[in-house]
Amino acid sequence: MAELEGLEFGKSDFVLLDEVTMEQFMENLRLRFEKGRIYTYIGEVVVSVNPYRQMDIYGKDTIEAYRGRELYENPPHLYAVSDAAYKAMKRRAKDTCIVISGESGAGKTEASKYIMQYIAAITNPSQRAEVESVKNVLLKSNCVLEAFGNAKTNRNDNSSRFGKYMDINFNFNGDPTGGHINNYLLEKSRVVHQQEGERNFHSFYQLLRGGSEETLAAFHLQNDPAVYVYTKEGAATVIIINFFTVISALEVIGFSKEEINSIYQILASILLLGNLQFESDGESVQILGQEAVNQISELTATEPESVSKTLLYRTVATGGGEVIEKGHTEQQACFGRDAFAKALYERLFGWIVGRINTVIEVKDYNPVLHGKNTVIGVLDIYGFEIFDNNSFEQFCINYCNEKLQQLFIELILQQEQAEYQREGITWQHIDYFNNQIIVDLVEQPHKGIISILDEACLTVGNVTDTVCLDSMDTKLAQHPHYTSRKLSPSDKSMEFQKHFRIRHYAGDVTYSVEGILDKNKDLLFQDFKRLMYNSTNPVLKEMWPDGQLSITEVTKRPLTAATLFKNSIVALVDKLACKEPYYVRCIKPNEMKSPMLFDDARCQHQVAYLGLLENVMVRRAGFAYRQPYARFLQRYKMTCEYTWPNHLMASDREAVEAIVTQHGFQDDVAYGHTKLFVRTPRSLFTLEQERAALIPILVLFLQKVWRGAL
Ligand code: AD9
Ligand code: MG
Repeated sequence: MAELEGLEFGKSDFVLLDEVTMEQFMENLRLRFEKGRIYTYIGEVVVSVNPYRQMDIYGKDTIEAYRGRELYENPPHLYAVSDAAYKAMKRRAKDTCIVISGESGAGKTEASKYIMQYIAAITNPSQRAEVESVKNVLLKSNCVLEAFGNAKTNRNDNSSRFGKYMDINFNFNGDPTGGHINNYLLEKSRVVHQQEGERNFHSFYQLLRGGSEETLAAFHLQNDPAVYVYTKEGAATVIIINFFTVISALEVIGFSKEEINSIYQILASILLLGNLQFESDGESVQILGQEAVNQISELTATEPESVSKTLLYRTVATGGGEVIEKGHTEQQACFGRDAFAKALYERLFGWIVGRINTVIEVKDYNPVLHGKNTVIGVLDIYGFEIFDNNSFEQFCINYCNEKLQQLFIELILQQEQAEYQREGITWQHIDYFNNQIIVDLVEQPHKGIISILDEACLTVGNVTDTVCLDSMDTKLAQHPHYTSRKLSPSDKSMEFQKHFRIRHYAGDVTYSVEGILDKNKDLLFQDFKRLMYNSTNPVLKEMWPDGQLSITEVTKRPLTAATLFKNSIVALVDKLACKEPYYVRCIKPNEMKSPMLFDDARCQHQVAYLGLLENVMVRRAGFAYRQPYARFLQRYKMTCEYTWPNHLMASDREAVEAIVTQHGFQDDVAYGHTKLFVRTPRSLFTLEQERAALIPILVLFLQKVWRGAL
């Protein structure tokens, strides 16, 4: 509530705005940011603005202040929402989830870490060793996942290049017993190519810059990222990251020495692969530099001849069932090398996540003995992305954001509706933009963009990216959220025949179709998989179980990258939808990573596409505030002669009615079965002001009583 901080800090809940207009919203957001108040509520939703500086608001004292308290008892904070999710889980045995959204650099990952730290701090008061160990692994897993899944981008020095959903399991005591991490679409194209000013994943630089001379020599590496094709783009950028912190986190989690060694052998192999060049004499293709091939084969525990052969040839099954070997062209060899490097990294990342999961999975849980196993899920997934060049990855990421926005709309409205029904109050529908139409544009069977892409990928013959775009243009010409240069010839911002544009809920994004089919096919020759499966390193072999299939057994129509992603996001949404949701909506104040600057236009854009104004309206169109009768009474009884110090009425509800009537806002409320609902915040505000005015008088009065003056 605003009075906890004083009005000079603005309104701590946007539902208290006098009018819900963009101007007022922005004014309040800016004022609070400038006063160092980075969190503001919309009801139970936390709006967070990245401060870009260390704030003294996450210490032990703060944790204690929020522990077990209600949302309105303290100034807005992530801790309050974490506590609300925890309380709902503990008191009502509800599975809950905290969904953190916002664009790149808005502070999602930092928020998710503070949430986990809070939950770790308030649980296991008796310090039971097995619970402490689970907590420790959960916290350490962040460090490992960031090392392997984060990279410097032009928008964020520590950008998560994967989506993460973490379930934390609790026993009947409310102590963590384990967890599970799901990862989504690692941006593996970064392994082989980065945009100007960006870097590869942190893990490579940690190894190259942080590994001892001895370690690097064992991996056939030099300590200079500029030497390697895959890391040279970001070589000059210095970001302090400690190799040994990651190693020690891996050890704490329970990775063996051999496993850790294998991880870095794979990283080294990728770097060496990236430097391999091919040469064609017109007839056949050769690898330049046998030494690197030998080193890769040593690091991957394979035969040098097999490595060379896999890089230069592929096995093909002919129509007649015959198996033949076909030599690559130089271009195919380069494509194969990069696809292999990307797949090695992706599988490594997936394996690390899987390995962490085996350590933290709930073991020996007996629901009869231990009661219901409840869950808090924390989602930190890539935000909406609009770059200068948008490709397949942005298409997937933005589709994911459409799905989450859809869920937000459904859950926020559903929640309201459910509450009004429970309390016996009539709900009035309010209009909001339903982005289902955009979700359909992307995912609808047969007619959606993913289906059209898949069809193009699975068609035998030479379907090019532009042919695929033609097909989208034909099928989607009438769709109000789709256009392309061909469909809008006057639009000069799209290059002819190479781009299409989706009108997303967050804004228009123009996607290039160049390379889109290759990315969707995500082709990796079976020979690479077999090479890895035949490795004598058990860790590597474990990562490539599909390598045991022969070319004739390989399914002809594997699922495409877009379809796999869609399936994983649909599963994620299902998971979230059955939990009680809490939301953190992150805003990036400026592009300069500056703690001082509040860029109005940038912030306003984010407020608009996050649907925050609609959120406030929905919250207010129903009833802005609701409180159980007893709690309302406790807070405001001093403002009414019939209820102070105690009431003599038959129920708390009647006493609350007396307060409401005395202050004359009986037309502004509805009485539910257990709660009072207040429509406009103004009514509550009057009460708050009166209460604030009465407190000093009351304090004076009590002091006199204590001193015996009365
Ligand atoms: V991305 O979509 O993964 O590219 P995020 O996760 O939204 O993005 P992140 O949490 O990584 O952004 O925040 C970016 C940077 O902002 C951090 O590295 C911090 O330097 C800074 N930041 C964010 N939140 C806070 C905070 N609460 N306090 C201090 C913060 N600094
Ligand atoms: Mg992040």
